[in-house]
Amino acid sequence: MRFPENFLWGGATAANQCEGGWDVDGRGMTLSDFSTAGTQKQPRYTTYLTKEGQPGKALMFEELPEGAHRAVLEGYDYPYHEGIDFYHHYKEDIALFAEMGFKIFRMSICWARIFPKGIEEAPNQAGLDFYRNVFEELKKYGIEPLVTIFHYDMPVYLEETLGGWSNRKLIDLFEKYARVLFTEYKGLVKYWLTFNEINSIIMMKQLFPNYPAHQVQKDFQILHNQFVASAKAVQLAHTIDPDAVVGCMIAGGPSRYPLTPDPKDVIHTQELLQENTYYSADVMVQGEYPYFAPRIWKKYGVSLDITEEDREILKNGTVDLLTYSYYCSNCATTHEVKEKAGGNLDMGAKNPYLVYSEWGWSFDPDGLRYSLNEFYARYHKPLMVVENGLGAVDQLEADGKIHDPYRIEYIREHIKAMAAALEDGVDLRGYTPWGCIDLVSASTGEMKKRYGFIYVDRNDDGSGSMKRYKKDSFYWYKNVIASNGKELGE
Ligand code: BGP
Repeated sequence: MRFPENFLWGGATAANQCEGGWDVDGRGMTLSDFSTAGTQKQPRYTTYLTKEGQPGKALMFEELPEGAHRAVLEGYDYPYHEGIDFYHHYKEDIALFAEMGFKIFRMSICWARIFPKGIEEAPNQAGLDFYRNVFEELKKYGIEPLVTIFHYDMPVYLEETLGGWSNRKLIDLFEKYARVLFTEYKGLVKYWLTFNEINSIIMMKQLFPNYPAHQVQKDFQILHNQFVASAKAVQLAHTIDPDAVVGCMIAGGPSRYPLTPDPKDVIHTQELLQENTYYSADVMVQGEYPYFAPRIWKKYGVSLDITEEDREILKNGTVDLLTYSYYCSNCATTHEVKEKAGGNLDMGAKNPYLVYSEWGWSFDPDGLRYSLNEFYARYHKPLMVVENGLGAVDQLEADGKIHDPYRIEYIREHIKAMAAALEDGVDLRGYTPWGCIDLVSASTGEMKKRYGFIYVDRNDDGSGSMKRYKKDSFYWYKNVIASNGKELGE
């Protein structure tokens, strides 16, 4: 087991899922503030008031009725409002990360803490101060921040007044926001990611059976606008701070297998990979749309507004680093299947060779090694796995212990897969397992789907002391880091 000397071991979070403090210190309202709690069976909703003042709720992809605006309503739970209250616990949490020996900590910035509506001339000082304090606290322990600028959340004003990312004005507003961050935190933050799981928007149509066809055109345009915003941010970061390292972040790796050897399944798998993964990664890493993009646009009847200037920007704003989330692999087929699998955005047929978690996500460490090789072969860029982990129900015992051998096993096998990929010759720089401290699940809004090495006493019904406890995996991971991946406790 050989990891490079300076391998960046750490953990990952996102502002909306952990910060809380939704209404303090001048923070504006964000899209996440209107997202209700759900379960595995019960979807999350966005709540609103119609122009006549009638309360209503919409599914994630649904458009609100004409004239309606998002509203926090009586009778609903909004788990993101408090999250795990990282906003008030960050010192304690960072001390725990330091105790585990973290070299890097992935977190995101809440745009509305910096620009409450997204359009202001001057940033909100209290918001800037909060993140400065967090970064300084990390630096105190020698932990590098890895900062996602946009992680599934933005000021609600931008969505409701400007129409969100389908409006090109967002590109300039994002540039202004990014400029403030790069200038303000120069010397404190070296590693940046522009958009979390940027490809997820065009995967939505596969997740919901009744996804409206007209929305697909919009989704591709949103993605294009985000590519341009990201490429501009990459250039800006390099101009402001020549030491900055800026990455893209792709949902899931090339980790999709044909379910059968039927050549039709192989071609279908290849097409899905191109559409879901390489379409986005090619633009961000190679600076132009891939040769198969027109085929995809034709398939969905999409016609995009791409200017010559956009193409120039994409060419000049390629990323330094390719990062991605890897939780599980998927199978694609053209045949009827009895059993479907769950998964992080990218579902498919159930793989008979794999076991599945309580939420239906497969356990496939080999898929991580495979995807690392596939990405590296295509791009020859440094890679980082910035999300990986097992969402599971944990039991807090009366003595304050949490025994989570299932999580240790999951992470251990994925670390072995990364070691194998390094041995294969892949240039892998770091590993930040998801939800290193328990936080609110993005897909279900639950607390009980826990990923952390640190347990947070917070329950789905809002009860709990917010006290932090070290799980067995905490001590195990600490030893993994101390031994630079050699001692995996087998
Ligand atoms: C990714 C997101 C994360 C995180 C993770 C786990 O898609 O980038 O924000 O939540 O998935 O998903 P979940 O919370 O639904 O288990």
